[in-house]
Amino acid sequence: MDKITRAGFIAVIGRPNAGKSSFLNWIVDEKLAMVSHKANATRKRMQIIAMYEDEESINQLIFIDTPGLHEKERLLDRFMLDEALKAMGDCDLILFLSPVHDDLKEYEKFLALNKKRVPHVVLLTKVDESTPEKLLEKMGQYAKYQEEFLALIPISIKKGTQKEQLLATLSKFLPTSALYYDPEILTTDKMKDIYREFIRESIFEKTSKEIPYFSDVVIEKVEELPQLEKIFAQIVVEKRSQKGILIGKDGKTLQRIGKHARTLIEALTGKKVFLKLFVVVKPGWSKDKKSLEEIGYDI
Ligand SMILES: Nc1nc2c(ncn2[C@@H]2O[C@H](COP(=O)(O)OP(=O)(O)OP(=O)(O)O)[C@@H](O)[C@H]2O)c(=O)[nH]1
Ligand SMILES: [Mg+2]
Repeated sequence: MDKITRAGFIAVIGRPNAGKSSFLNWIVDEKLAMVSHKANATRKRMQIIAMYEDEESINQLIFIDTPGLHEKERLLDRFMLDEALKAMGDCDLILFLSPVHDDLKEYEKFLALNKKRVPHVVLLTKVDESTPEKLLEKMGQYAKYQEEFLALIPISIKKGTQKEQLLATLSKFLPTSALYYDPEILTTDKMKDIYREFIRESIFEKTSKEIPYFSDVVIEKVEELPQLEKIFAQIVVEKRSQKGILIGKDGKTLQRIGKHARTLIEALTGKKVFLKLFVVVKPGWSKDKKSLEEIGYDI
């Protein structure tokens, strides 16, 4: 008997720092999306694709990583929120991720935003940071909304969660359909865009205060040689003082950012990486439509 095939788009939604990008890297066992302990890391949508097959079915789960739901006002922040809302309005299923400690207000806000009432599953994330009692209490609180969600599933990417079982559950909620993409593909994003995200992650990791939020990255050129990936990238900041901090004393901070990014890119490509970073000042880029477009945001 032929197996049925299902395929669909799953928007991964939640507040900043809920664990969305980490969850998707864990799902595909590959570091593709940038992750940070600082909030508002992801700035635009990214597709990460998982396959799940059992005795009866072949399933393609096309997850869409999105920026966190937030209420900030800069043009860049509004673009980020729009990215999440677009993904929500244009998918087959929503995964709402909420850290187990979060108040249900976050979920209620999400319900209000889900205007098309797209079916959704709630994933309670970071349950390794909780106790069984606290988890039960939280699940009890969600019970009053059980008519709203398809399922409520506690997960931890650090401890205990069975990935295959989770994929099996999510697959059942997808429509019967031919596959959209080659089953070997893990993402539809270009390598160049992933390199950019890895450099941004390194800035989040190696700098503090406002620097991560007022900087971005433009990949100028990639030269692919058989054993070597040569990458030339610009880091854009808003002010001269931020440029100074980013470069650091004797260029040390920029070196640390470059080293961190190189390690991430080398792990993904399996090639040696040469990375040249330049820092440029572009006053007001995060509030200006034209600058945001030049940097790579499709506003
Ligand atoms: N303890 C624990 N920490 C987790 C888990 N999942 C993610 N984290 C941590 O949560 C932090 C935020 O993770 P991200 O994946 O960047 O969160 P995000 O929802 O994509 O955040 P934004 O892109 O800012 O919206 C990181 O420090 C992760 O290591 C988990 O299951 N357990
Ligand atoms: Mg993210």
